[in-house]
Amino acid sequence: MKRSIGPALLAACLAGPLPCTAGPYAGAAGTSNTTAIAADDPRFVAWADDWTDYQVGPEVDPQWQNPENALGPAEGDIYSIVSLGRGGSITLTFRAPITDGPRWDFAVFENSFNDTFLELAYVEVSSDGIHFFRLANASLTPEPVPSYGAVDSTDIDGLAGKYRAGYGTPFDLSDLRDSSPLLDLSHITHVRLVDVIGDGTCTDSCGRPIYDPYPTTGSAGFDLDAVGVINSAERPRISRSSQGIRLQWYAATARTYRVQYCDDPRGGDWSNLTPELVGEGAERSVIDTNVSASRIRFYRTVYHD
Ligand SMILES: [Ca+2]
Ligand SMILES: [Ca+2]
Ligand SMILES: [Ca+2]
Repeated sequence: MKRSIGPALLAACLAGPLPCTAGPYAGAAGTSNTTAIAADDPRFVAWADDWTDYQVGPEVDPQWQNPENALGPAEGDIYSIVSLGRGGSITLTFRAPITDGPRWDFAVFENSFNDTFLELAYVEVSSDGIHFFRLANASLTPEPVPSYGAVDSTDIDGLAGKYRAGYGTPFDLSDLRDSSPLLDLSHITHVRLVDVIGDGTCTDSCGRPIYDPYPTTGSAGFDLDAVGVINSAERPRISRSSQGIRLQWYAATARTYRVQYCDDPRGGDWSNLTPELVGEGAERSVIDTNVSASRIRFYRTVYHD
């Protein structure tokens, strides 16, 4: 499996664990340099639609083995989750692909009850459901963490589970740029979470052991609440063509879309540019030919299943 290591992470690898009490990475939800994104943040435009290939590891009671609990919006409570178990994994799928847009593209929600009981998972993505690529990650936790011990989020980067329940750990697909011709960052259809066994047998992208609370039982390992999409291929992209303004978007299978426009969104008066269009799991485009260079126009798509 080919991995991508960004410049910042590479520098951290060369430096090794730091001797100070706080690590170099983003802090817990609510702190000034956090990257945590709340479940109700308006940047989330979609959530995982389905799951496949749930491989539950040891030490998970049957009540925590329901993958349906990882679909739809993050609830932020400790019960609506699926436990992966020690070293387990699950793959979530999306009707409209995730795409590499500005900054964060998606976020993963775990169910930690505080800022330090952090159960971690690797994050892998795929654009064909066959070839998966792991996001680069770093762990500077210096020693094993007992069952209910603490992990400092400033020691963790590129792993899901960095934040408490209700706050997603965000990921940027551009970290995987140029990884492989088998990975299309504009068309990510699968996100896989792989539990990190916290006793140090699993390693980060630099080969350091990763520690998280170990051993745990009953709902061992990573507890997945949800995966939220920030940059979706369903969001229209606007460009000029010789005939007018072109809007392109990914139209999910059997979902019905209508493109609308208005010249002043403050009035809330949107007009239909198209009739209802039924998606076929492919790119769709329409052109607004009734535009002039001197006028500002706004567009949106509305859809229903
Ligand atoms: Ca991005
Ligand atoms: Ca757990
Ligand atoms: Ca959930």
